[in-house]
Amino acid sequence: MGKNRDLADTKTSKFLSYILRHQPESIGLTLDSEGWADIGVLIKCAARHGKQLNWALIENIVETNDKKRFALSVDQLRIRAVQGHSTQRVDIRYQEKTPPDTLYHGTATRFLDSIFKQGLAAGTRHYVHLSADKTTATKVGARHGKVIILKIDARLMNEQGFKFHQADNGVWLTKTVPVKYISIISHL
Ligand code: HQG
Repeated sequence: MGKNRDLADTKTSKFLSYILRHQPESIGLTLDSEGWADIGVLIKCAARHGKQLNWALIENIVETNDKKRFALSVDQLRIRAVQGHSTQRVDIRYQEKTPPDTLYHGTATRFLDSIFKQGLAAGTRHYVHLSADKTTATKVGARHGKVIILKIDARLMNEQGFKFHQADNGVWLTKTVPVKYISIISHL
């Protein structure tokens, strides 16, 4: 039962990530510019597209999600993804925050040539995602292939005018990382 429940939660979490970060219109849902969706409307739109959700399920996923990917509004009536968006409808006004001296980015070795030519780019997402610790960076990179960890001189970047933000789940965000701030720290 525990295992089936975990599997079902993972599927629902993936569905919510897809809808709340990337394609809300695929179920006829509208997000506001801060990424919020009305939960009642979300449940109705999802049902119309064959995905059964309910309040308890959604609240449970927000609470138990391994990476704290989602948040509820103070009145508990709305939900949003805290980072990772690609939909142009959303433009969360993250506060600026001074980063730690060093941040990490896990990627796959096959991207290195391009990264060392162009720097780290956000691609389809709104930001480059960085981690404060190497363990997280390793997990992020492993999703793409043979992992390599890049060290980012966040202090120097920040001193030189690049803005940093931190999502509610701890992920660090910045628009781009030019090559001169990137070094390789390990071959795994
Ligand atoms: C790479 C997950 C070629 C970049 C994670 C990465 C994260 C370049 C890939 C969040 C490049 C993009 C984001 C360049 C960057 N040339 N490749 N110039 N610049 N890349 O998935 O950072 O589980 O969009 O290194 O935990 O891997 O979804 O970004 O390998 O927080 O909640 O292009 O997604 O969170 O891949 O992961 P992604 P990411 P969730």
